[in-house]
Amino acid sequence: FGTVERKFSYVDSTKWHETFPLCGGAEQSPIAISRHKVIPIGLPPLQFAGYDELFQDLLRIQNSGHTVNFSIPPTVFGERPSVTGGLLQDFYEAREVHFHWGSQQSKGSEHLLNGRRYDLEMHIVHRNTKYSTTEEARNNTDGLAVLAVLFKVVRTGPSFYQPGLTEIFGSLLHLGDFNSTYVPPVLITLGSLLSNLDRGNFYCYKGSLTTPPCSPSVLWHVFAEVLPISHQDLPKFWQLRNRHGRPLLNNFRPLQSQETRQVFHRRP
Ligand code: 1SD
Ligand code: ZN
Repeated sequence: FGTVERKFSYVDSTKWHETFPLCGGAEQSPIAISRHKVIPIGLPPLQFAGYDELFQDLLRIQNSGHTVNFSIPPTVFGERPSVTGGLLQDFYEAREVHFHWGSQQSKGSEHLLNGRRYDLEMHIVHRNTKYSTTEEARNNTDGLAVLAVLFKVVRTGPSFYQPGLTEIFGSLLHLGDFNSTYVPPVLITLGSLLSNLDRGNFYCYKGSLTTPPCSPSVLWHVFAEVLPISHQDLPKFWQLRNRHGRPLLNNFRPLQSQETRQVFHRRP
């Protein structure tokens, strides 16, 4: 994500605060979202720009040792896709996409929805366009917006994917080693990663990065609809390896307490 990250491990995530003090601070993510505890509210819908435009470059997907991710290139019209609406008072430009997963089914998502942990969670990380660096964005409570999509495994072939998710899940077979990269030979749109998801139905709250330095700088928007992932594709995540050549598994942070924070629910 542009900056050099200090090393951390999911094995001792409860000790992150010793090296990264913000991880022990307030307004941390992820949290458990429960439909009985959310506040229904008439928030404006999320408004997407450039999500349906093709990127002008191919994606370079990489195994970072902590996740699989790629930076967002500009679209053919020269700007990155952006989002506003929901809890967002400004425009937020998409910068990076990555995933969190487990080591078996029913494990892997960071957020819980109605008591359930899902198999995979995708984060589309956006930066407020009024900040010019990631560093600056992380130092402000309105710096970042992450759109989160949960996935649940289904026993069918991957034929239901649109280009986008197909390219990413397919590229995992080339990304086994730490630092390896792969460029799928197809131009896609950012919107294709959301498939036919109902973009009008989401939960939102103020939280943090779920990785060190855990800056409380993220306006989280978690879609209520869960997308399918084929039982042939999910295990491809479990074959990846970290910088020590060991399996890259369970890269989800433990639940953090909601405390006095409010979680809102917008329905279409
Ligand atoms: O884990 C990511 C991290 O890689 C980076 O993208 C960061 C944004 O600066 O976001 C976290 S997360 O909170 O989206 N998991
Ligand atoms: Zn993430």
